Amino acid sequence: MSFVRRFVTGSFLALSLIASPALAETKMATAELGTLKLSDGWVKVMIPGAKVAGGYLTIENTGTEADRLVALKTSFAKKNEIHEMAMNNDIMTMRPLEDGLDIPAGETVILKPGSFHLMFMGVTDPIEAGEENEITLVFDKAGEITVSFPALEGAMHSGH
Ligand SMILES: [Cu+2]
Repeated sequence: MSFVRRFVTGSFLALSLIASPALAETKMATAELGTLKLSDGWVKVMIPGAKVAGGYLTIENTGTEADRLVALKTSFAKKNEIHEMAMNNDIMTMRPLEDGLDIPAGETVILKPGSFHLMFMGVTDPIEAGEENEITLVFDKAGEITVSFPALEGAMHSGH
């Protein structure tokens, strides 16, 4: 009886692992800053010779007041910006969000390829697979936090 139960539990676990995104377990551990919950952070491994890189994460605001991601700091790039991508005359373009990225109260904002992203330009230390990259996120109200973003291939995504 106990063997049967263990077997059933085991195959259920295997199925749920297959169903979940392959990268989920290797992304950044969850971090909290005030009412903000940061998760699923990663930076994309750079193509040799490239000078720009993109970073992604999920920001959940569990509070009752809106906040705003206003700046980034890194030691591996000369310029760090918060970008958005949008369709412009059928062409995918990106632009810096000069006023930062709004994180509304009670909402979750997902930075992902093809959408909002962290943009690193003039990268002086190329992002390589398996590396951890320290990035400081600066929020208008919550203040700042430095988190470690693992470098992942993300080959299935277009853009940077
Ligand atoms: Cu960009």
